[in-house]
Amino acid sequence: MGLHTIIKKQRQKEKEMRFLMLGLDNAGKTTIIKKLLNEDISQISPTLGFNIKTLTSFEPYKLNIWDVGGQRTLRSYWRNYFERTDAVIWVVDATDRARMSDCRDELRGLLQEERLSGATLLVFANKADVEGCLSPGEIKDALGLEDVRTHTWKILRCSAVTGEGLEGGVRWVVEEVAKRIYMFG
Ligand code: G3D
Repeated sequence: MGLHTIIKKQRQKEKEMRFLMLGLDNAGKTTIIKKLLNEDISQISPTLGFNIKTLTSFEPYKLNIWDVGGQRTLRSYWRNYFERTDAVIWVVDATDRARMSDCRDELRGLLQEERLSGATLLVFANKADVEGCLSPGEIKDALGLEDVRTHTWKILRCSAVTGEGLEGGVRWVVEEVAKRIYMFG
């Protein structure tokens, strides 16, 4: 049995998934994770390195979510976290019109990474609670998502503050990854 097969079998037994939460700084990544974990979201400081959080509410799966800092100086470190990633949750600040092209460029670069080639992509159009923010359709166009043929993707609106859309979004990712890893294992 090769190492790859052993690792795969181990993961099937543990029903573990590994998600990477990425996006520009200030998009709301840390707030989303805290909200999913029912933690206090009133005090959040910028992610300087990374946080790993485990979500057990999507039984029987155990989700390890990596939240990696998004400041420009930290983006070159993202690649250190790509190994064995099942899904990328790309968080967009739907109110940040000025940085939408920066956001598109970073996402495009990410999708070209070979080590992420099998990963499912969920784009969260976050801060949907803010009036006048961009809609998922507008963000889809701004990011050029229709051109993405290399990954299974979906864009959904959400709000880390109200919690709207979070569980449903993660549920979609879990189902997509489960189809890939566990059903045809
Ligand atoms: P990051 O981890 O992607 O860098 P944070 O982003 O989770 O630190 O959030 C950045 C700021 O956006 C925080 O505000 C946070 O409260 C706010 N935020 C995150 N998600 C939402 C949302 O869904 N709606 C609204 N209205 N605000 C959100 P501060 O003021 O602390 O910088």
